[in-house]
Amino acid sequence: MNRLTKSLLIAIYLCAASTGMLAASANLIANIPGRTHISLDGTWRAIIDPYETGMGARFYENAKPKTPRDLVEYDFDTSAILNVPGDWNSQRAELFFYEGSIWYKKSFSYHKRDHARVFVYFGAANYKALIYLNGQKLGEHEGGFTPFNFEVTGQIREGDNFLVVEVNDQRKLENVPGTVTDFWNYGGLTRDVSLIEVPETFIEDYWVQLAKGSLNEVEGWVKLNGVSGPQQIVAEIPEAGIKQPVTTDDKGYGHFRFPANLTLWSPENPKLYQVMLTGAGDSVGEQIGFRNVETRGSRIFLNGKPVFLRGISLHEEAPFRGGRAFSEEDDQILLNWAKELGCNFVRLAHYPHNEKMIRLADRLGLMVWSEVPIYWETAWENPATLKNAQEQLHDLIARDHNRASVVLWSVANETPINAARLAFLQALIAQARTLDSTRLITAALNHYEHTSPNTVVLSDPLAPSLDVVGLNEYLGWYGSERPEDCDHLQWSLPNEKPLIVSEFGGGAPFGSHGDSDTRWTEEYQANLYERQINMLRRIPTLAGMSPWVLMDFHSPRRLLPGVQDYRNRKGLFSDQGERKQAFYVLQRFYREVKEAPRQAGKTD
Ligand code: GCB
Repeated sequence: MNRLTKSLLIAIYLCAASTGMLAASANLIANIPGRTHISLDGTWRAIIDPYETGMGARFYENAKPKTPRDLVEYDFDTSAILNVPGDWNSQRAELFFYEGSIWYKKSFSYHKRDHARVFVYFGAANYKALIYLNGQKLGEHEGGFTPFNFEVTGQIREGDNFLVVEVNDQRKLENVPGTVTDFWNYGGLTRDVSLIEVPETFIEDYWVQLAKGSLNEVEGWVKLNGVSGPQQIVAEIPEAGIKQPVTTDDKGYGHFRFPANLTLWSPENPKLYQVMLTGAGDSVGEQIGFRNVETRGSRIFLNGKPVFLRGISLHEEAPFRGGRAFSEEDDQILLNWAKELGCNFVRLAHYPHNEKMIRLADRLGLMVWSEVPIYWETAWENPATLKNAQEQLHDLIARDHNRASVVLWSVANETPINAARLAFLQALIAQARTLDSTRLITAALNHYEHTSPNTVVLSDPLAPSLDVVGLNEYLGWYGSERPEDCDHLQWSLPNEKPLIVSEFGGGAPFGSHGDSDTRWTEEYQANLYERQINMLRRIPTLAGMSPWVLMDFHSPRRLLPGVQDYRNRKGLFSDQGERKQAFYVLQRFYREVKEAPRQAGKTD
């Protein structure tokens, strides 16, 4: 690292640290499914506001004319209806291309409970949200894929209440992601909204995982909210006969570490234990798996054994109906397709997917690459952009830190090479390591060059900072090479690091046929997969792959009529669930790897 880069890194890091990690919202409450919650999902009223009239006109007051003479130029109760959760683009034809502001309103009735605190929790709102309860502003949130919550104990009323949220999904370079993506900018309240009831003192968050590097010791912490002195908590794993007392400090924080003889979580046996935390007047529990992941040299080890990651990349796009996936049913279809392909690993591109997806991966035994939406270009030198990225990374890790399936945090996808970007991403890597030392850090890199007709070299100064190098390469699709060129190409890659080829692929609408030299045919795509696989298996450091992509998905950049029609067609499945020829090529390879990992690239 040169001096300029180093000082830039330090400056950015200090700036981010001094601005703090706090969003305008309260600290995230962990494990929402395990809490008393009242769903606010369903139909919401929505005012489409392309000129952002609503702020000046105070839509958040949800006003009605009091006399026939009063002028009120909006009315939620006769406005459009949108379902929550759900993006707006796929719900109404006139909103398909809409990017801007929509005001949502939900009226609901609430019965107050003694000694309970109440929070409103949003699974995600893309991109920026301003939240009001009964006309009073609760706060703001930025970032389209991470959850946030606000305490409303003081504002919520007995009986009738209304929540108003302005959601704006205008793209800006300083946002995360920036202005250009190869995926649809689905706006709106895309995930569940609920009220959470907790006791006055409650268990806000906790971490229960195997200690770093250990197969038989559990380490973790618990954090209480609303405490005025030390408290006694008990961490229990009843099935394993574990009952561990924990004493919290004045601030409500308690650390623990204890020996545990547990059946470890793995794709072959995704064992989960019921874990309970009880004390200080609260009790919360959920299913947690225990596993260890680490690298040694160029290999990835799961529970002390080398593992080859048989993966596929996927977007959080709903099969059959299109739009953002948000339900357990959507997630079941997607992850079961990955299982059918023979995967033990999924790359959840290019942003945090919904929490149900990760919990399902825990149950199905799929290892997960989880990613923040630092994608292509963003404002690398803008401290507010870094702070935003850090908040998204923080909240992603906070939401999923107890999920055994998550083995990799990825900080970026295909970002340009320059000093400001390097400093930005190194700040994120440092943060991820501080927040979670137990998982591996990666990023999808895409800067490679031919140093001879037969040699391709990965050249990205970020690589040394990663535990696992992610490589997106499109030989045989973009650029001048033909798929056949893969037969003679040799990769030059970092020696001492595991490599995951995080993308390769090519487009073909399902049912389009021709010879393997003709673009946009299933035969071309299948041939490309054959050649790519044969090339990749020659790479000694190959530790896994997640080709691009499980299913065709909507993209505003894919305009070829009759072929793309606003869809990226690189799916192994069409968006109607049809399997293309390349699906069977990859499935065959994954069967072979499973049965004989040695020949298929690596492992002992
Ligand atoms: C990439 C991107 C991915 C695109 C894909 C493509 O490198 O990471 O988001 O969709 O290529 O299809 O070009």
